[in-house]
Amino acid sequence: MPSPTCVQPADLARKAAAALCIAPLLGTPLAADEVRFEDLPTAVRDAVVAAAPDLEVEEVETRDGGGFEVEGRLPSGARVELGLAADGTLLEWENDRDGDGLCDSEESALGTDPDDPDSDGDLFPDGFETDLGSDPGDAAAQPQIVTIDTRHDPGGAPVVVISVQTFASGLFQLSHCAADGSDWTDVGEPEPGDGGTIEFELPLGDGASAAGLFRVGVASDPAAGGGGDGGSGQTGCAAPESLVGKEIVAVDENESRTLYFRAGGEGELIEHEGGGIEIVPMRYSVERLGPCQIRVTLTFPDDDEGDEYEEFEFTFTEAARGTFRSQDFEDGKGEDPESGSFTLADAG
Ligand SMILES: [Ca+2]
Ligand SMILES: [Ca+2]
Ligand SMILES: [Ca+2]
Ligand SMILES: [Ca+2]
Repeated sequence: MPSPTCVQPADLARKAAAALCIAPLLGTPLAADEVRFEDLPTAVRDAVVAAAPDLEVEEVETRDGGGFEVEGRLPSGARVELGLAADGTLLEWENDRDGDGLCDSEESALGTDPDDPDSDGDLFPDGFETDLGSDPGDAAAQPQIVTIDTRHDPGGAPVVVISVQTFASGLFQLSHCAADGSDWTDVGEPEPGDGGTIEFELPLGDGASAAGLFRVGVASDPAAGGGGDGGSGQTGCAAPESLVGKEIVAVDENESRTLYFRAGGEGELIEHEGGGIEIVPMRYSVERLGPCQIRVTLTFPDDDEGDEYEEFEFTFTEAARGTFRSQDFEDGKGEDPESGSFTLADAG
């Protein structure tokens, strides 16, 4: 699974059960500053309905300095945040058009992409990352989503509680392995996230056990429309270690391009455009951005005016396919990025 977070609870090492069962609990208590929409003053409720008739309200909070903040989702999937005074006067309207929890203005301040809910391709949405103190612009920086505790119910066997902070487009899979880190096996089925906390409960058996490590893998949930094209369960998204001997076909709305990767960092780019084919020699380098994402930089030698280069970021949603973004650079100046889908195969 991508993006594993490994945990090794100290007192679990010797005790964990041979037979594991899980009981996911969805806990969504109301926080101190949260308000139910139904409990808002009538003038505020009316103002929200007038401002955004299609809004599906998800969260209402009291606002610093008085009034209320209302967050919700439009049928398009975009989020909006409204600030209202206690008498219903509309004070603020913020759009979050990719629905990732960060408003467009926050995204432009941070340098993340307002049209991509996961700018760095590490599967964690931009707003989820900032909420948990991670970097939404760095695929190597991923939020800590797992906490672990033991609970001792009176008269009952002790229970290990693994709490996972989730987001709505994610699938969360608990796995377990031997103490030496080998033989990872999934425990139960992947659980879809809802933005709250999932708790996996593991009763500690008293039989002989050899527990070791637990981890929670994260994948995007195809049912939530968050990437991938169906397929159930384990769609390993591992990006390959090497591209030598491979070809990638990248298709965007304008054209189809095939990249051939040879040994020694050399290859060819073949462009299919308007019925014609152009073969361009290139040099390439590969940088690993995360378990599912690589950046490939193509350099095209140009005798006249310095090198021209193009950067591709390939995000694998399955073993040999996914989505890409690419950008041309000429004289150090970036042109408009393009995006589309790609497939990876052995070069024929
Ligand atoms: Ca956003
Ligand atoms: Ca975004
Ligand atoms: Ca991310
Ligand atoms: Ca990140």
